[in-house]
Amino acid sequence: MRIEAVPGDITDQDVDAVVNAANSSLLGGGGVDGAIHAAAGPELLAACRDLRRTTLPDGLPVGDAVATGGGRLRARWVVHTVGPNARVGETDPALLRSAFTRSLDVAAEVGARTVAVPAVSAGVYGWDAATVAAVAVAVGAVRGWAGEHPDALDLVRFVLFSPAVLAAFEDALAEH
Ligand code: AR6
Repeated sequence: MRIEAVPGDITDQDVDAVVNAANSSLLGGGGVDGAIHAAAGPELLAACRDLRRTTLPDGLPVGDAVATGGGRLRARWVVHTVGPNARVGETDPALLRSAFTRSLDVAAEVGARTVAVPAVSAGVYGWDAATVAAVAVAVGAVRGWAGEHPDALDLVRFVLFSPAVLAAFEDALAEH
């Protein structure tokens, strides 16, 4: 499984699944969540509302993930995850690692082979980009997952919107 970090907008990615940094309501927001909903169109919000009505009446817990179709995105699936929100005291790295690993579990379960992943929690949720990227968090979580599921995915591509966040992920990928 290849793991890479690229600059760009996650909504443009030609991959099977795109991970969304959502909130527990699954009903949209700003940042990457707003961009994904805008690009995917109303079908995505309808799918999220269905999930809330059926399997997730209390919303998606922090650190978990769930898939919907991708609407008008090139990606066939959106995997919604909820990172911890440092602004309300959610600073446990295990929760953030879980957001990344559960996203890959769900992507593999629906049959994706290639997955684009944003810097979950590095925006509105207030985590420092270097902490999110770290070998102990995003990069470590994805590497650890790949070790446990060696043939489950072909590509995990971190797609980073800002140069500073991209640099943090490149640094983490360069470490052992
Ligand atoms: N492509 C890739 N990365 C992006 C894009 C994009 N189109 N847009 C923003 N980013 P955030 P969070 C980067 O705030 O911190 C929402 O309102 C951004 O620069 O999107 O997990 C949700 O509904 C940052 O580096 O997610 C939740 O309420 C990273 O994506 C809350 O924000 C994550 O920033 C979640 O906050």
